[in-house]
Amino acid sequence: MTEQTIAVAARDGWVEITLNRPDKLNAFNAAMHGALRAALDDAARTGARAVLLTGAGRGFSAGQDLSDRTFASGEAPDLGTTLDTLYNPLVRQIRALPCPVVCAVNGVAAGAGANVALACDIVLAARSAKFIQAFAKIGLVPDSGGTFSLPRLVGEARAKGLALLAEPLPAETAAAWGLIWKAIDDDKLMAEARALAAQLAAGPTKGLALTKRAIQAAAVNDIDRQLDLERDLQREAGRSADYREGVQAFLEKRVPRFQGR
Ligand code: LHQ
Repeated sequence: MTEQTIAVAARDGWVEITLNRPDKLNAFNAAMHGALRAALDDAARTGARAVLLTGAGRGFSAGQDLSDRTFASGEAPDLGTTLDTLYNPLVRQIRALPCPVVCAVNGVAAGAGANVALACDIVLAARSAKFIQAFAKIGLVPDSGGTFSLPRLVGEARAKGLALLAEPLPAETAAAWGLIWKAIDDDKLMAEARALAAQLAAGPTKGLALTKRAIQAAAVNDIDRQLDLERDLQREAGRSADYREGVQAFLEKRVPRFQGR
C-alpha cells in the first residue's frame, strides 16, 4: 500500500495539511515533497483563503529523511540537485501562495523541517516544541531559506549561534526572539491554529496576500522601491470589493463580510 505522506482536510474556505510520516518525525522524502507541493497547488487553484500546515504525531518535521537510500548510501550525492528539485521549489511555493500560510509546529522541527516552518507566514509552536538547525551536526549548511530568514528574524549573532551550534531552541525562546509569532500550551495549539486560519480565511484575503508580498519584498528592497511597491499594491487593494465592504461596514457600524476579492 502506498504511504499517505500527507493528510489534507478541506475546511470552511481554508485547507489543513498534515505532514504524515510520524514514525520518522515527518522527515521529508521525495513522495512527501510531491504530495505537499500538489496539495499547495490545489489550495491555490481552488482559491483557498488560508492554509494551515502541521505535523502528525510528536514532531513537526525532522528535515530530510536521512535513511532515504540516496542519502544513506555513503556515496556523495548531489545535494544541490535535491535543493533545486525539492526544497527550493517548496519554499518558493509557500512564499508565493496568494493567501496566508499558518504553521502549527506541534513538536520538534529540525533541519529543513525547521526552515520550511519558518518559510510560513505565521508560525505558532507548542510550548514543548524545539527548533534545531541540525545541519551543523552532519556537516551541512542551513538550507530551505534558513540563511535568509534566520538573520532577518533574529539578527546575525543569534542566527550564527543557532546555525553553528545546532542546539535546540525552545518554542518560548523562539517567540521571545521573534523567530516565530507565539508559543502556545501544547493542548491548545491546534484549536488556536485552526481559529487563526479560520479568522484569516474570513478576512480580506486579497489585501492580506498583497500585504504578504510587500513584507517579503522589503527584505531585498531599498526604501524607494518599497514605497513604489506599496503604492502599486495599495492601488490594487483600493480597487477590491473587500476594501469597499470594509469601509461600508465601518460606516454602518457592522461586521464586514469579506469575500477575498
Ligand atoms: C529520522 C530523522 C531523519 C530519518 C528522526 N531521517 N529518520 C539534507 C540533505 C539533502 C538535501 C537537503 O537538505 C537537507 C536538509 C536537512 O534537513 S539536513 C538535517 C536532517 N535532519 C537531522 O539531522 C535531524 C535528525 N534527527 C534528530 O536529530 C533527532 O531525531 C531529533 C532531534 C529531531 C529528535 O530526537 P528524538 O526526539 O530523540 O527522536 P529520535 O531521534 O528517537 O527519532 C525518532 C525516530 O525518527 C527514530 O526512528 P526509530 O526507528 O529509531 O524510532 C529516528 O531514526 C527517526 N528520525 N529524524 N531526519
